[in-house]
Amino acid sequence: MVRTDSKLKIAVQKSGRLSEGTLRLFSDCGISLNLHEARLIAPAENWPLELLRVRDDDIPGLIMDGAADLGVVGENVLEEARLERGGMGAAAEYRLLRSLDFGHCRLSIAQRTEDANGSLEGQRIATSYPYLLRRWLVQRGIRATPVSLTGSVEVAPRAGLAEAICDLVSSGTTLAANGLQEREVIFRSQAQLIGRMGPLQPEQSATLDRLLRRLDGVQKARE
Ligand code: PRT
Ligand code: ZN
Repeated sequence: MVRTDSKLKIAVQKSGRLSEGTLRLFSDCGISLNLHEARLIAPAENWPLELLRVRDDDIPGLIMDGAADLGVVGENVLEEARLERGGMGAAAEYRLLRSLDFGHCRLSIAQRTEDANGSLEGQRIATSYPYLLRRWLVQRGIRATPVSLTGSVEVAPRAGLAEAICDLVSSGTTLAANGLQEREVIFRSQAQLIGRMGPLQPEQSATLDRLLRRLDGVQKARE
């Protein structure tokens, strides 16, 4: 039995759009997981590592605070957390280890199809990514007001809460179904493997090197 504190702790999304790609990656690396749907921790059976299965929004903080060693998370969630935490003076650093080539999407501003050629100036823009949106607005000198919503962003214009939205898009079906038209891509994202700052224990460091070598092999084979 490997001591828990010498295992690599890897924070991953418990269930959602990144879970399947994440589990496939570990499986392709030859790692067998002891996975129980209701359990937070999924230990590997043949590697000194364990997965911590959490909500994706918790992953950047777990890495930036040094509570987990590695994480798999979308760049959208990562960059939003970095901006938010940096602004509050909280730890906001991490190491970008590998781009994982799944979970691709874009964060885009969309307006009602009938307004889609009009200016954003003075508009309310509903979003779950107020920091990424505000940065983009400031860079372009556009005076618009981000309105924060954690869900159902695409219904905000119909509900009279905002004139536009800034949300993740992959196929574009959700925007079209809500009478919205994509207007500006403000951020492009995919899943990333990230690591905490600071040194790992020697055993953990050896496990990470081995994991990265396997990952590189898996990614090469997929090309
Ligand atoms: O429960 P938990 O907090 O862990 O999950 P969650 O519901 O917050 O996240 P989840 O599972 O929906 O998404 C996890 C990550 O997947 C995101 O942070 C992105 O990095 C990535 N991803 C890739 C996407 C999409 N594609 C995507 N299309 N995340 C969300 N969407 C949503 C989007 O918000 C919109 O509602 O899908 C809808 C649009 O899809 P299309 O195909 O209609 O354009
Ligand atoms: Zn989430």
